[in-house]
Amino acid sequence: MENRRELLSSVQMARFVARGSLRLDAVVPAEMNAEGLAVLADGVPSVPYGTPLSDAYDNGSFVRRLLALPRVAGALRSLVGPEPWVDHHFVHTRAPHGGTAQALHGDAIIDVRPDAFDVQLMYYPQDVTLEMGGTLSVPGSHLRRINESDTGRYQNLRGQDRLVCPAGTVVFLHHGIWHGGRRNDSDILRYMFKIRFNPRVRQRRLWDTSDLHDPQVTAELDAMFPWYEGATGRLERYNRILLWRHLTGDDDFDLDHWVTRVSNRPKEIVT
Ligand SMILES: O=C(O)CCC(=O)C(=O)O
Repeated sequence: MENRRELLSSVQMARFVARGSLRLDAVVPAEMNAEGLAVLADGVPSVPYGTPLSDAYDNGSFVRRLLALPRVAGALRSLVGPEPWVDHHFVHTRAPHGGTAQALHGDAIIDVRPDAFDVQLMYYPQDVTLEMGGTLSVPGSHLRRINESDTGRYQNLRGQDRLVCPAGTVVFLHHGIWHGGRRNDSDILRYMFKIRFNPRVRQRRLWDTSDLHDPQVTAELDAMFPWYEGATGRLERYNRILLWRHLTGDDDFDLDHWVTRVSNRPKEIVT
């Protein structure tokens, strides 16, 4: 029997397209988090690049059960579809009083795919306080393509999100988002388990589209973030329109006619 999963709504997908992230607070139950901490402390054996999800983790294993939780499974399915490839996974730690923050970065070289994206799942088995060096991410940065640590010189950006969360929180990030682990000023070793997934199907209408025409979808896609300059903020929204068109198959979707205007190339010749 197939596991139950709770797909994302169109409003949630639109928010992901605008922000580049989706956060599910305390979605993993407490008993699993206690187990998860021990599993991460022992290390999770690596999985070869490109292993289909159903072959990657043993039946009954902690990671398999984590990914089968209905909201986690539903979000993953909505974002990358069935049976994604596991690209890699890693147990990230920030040492107590670890001294430095990680430079702000994207996890790859410039990735110019306009019509597909990978997601990175990040699982936090402990409560993460501000002092513990939660992952920092910059909302709405994922479509401003950078090469790895190009952004490393930026220490803080207005509207940045320093993750503070309850135990059992799972965050999904678009592969392009600018992020980095912060300095851990606490006495506690901070864990985070990351898995990167590659889609194997076209990412089109994989979520629950019953609310596709809810006005909140457009409102989400139109969101500005505090670090945007006025003009380039418009470019970010332009890029979101292109991505939303790919994800929905709706080639007429627009915000204030920006893409319509720029793609207008009449074929008719006046004789
Ligand atoms: O430890 C963290 O919070 C983030 C680590 C990370 O994203 C990375 O090393 O790419």
